[in-house]
Amino acid sequence: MAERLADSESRISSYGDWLEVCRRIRRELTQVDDETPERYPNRMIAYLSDQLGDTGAVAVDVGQHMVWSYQSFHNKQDQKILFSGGHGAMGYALPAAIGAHYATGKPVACICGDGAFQMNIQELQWVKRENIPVKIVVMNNEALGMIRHLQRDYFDCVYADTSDGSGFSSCDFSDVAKAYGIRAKRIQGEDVEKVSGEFLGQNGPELLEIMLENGTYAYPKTCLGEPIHNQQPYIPKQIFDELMEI
Ligand SMILES: Cc1ncc(C[n+]2csc(CCOP(=O)(O)OP(=O)(O)O)c2C)c(N)n1
Repeated sequence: MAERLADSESRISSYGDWLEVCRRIRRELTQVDDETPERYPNRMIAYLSDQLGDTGAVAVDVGQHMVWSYQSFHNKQDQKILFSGGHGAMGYALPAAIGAHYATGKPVACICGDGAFQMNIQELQWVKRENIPVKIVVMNNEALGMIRHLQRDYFDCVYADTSDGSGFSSCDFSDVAKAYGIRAKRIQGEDVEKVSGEFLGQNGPELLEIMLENGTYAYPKTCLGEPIHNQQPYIPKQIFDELMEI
């Protein structure tokens, strides 16, 4: 590798140089990410990954919450993260978490959006009846957030069938879970850091519903007509030019 780099005309002439370039890109882009206020759900996921540290597997559904999770969930050694991958089937996470419990014999977690969770919500009955220790986190932005984001950017903010009041609605998931006899709590997003062992760390199933703003976004994001290395939110032009010159 180092020889190949040294042979090329690039200013990167050694493996050490290459690593330094990678570190610099990570540093600059992480700073931009950290300064993007719309990425507040990523910070929640990072916090929750510690609270869910004892689970054997975390199944994640499909939508913005999936992007936030694979960007910011810090999984522990031997803790499996399950995604439906390219298949992208909403409704995947709760059944996957149940299966993961049988496979690992450990408590498991599941992270869902309010749209995806409604696809297989009836599985709460199985969870309750079999007393499966699944820690369910529903990130409720009262919207099909991922599609809503596309509608904002490419369809002149015509939020057809994706938001409350325009063809989509959800419910109080903590009430639904309680109706099934499952311990549940609904909190506002700003209170997420108050969640600790006394919730999500108990025996048996639990559901935590986190209320988010209706307009949530997953960043960074590729944009139609733009090269893949120039994503929103755009980084300062000077940094972009410098990184492209390396
Ligand atoms: C079964 C199925 N129907 C539709 C889609 C298209 N789709 C992808 S993400 C998404 C919205 C997901 O909404 P939600 O679960 O509330 O998650 P959020 O994006 O708000 O985090 C939709 C409709 C899909 N992936 N799977």
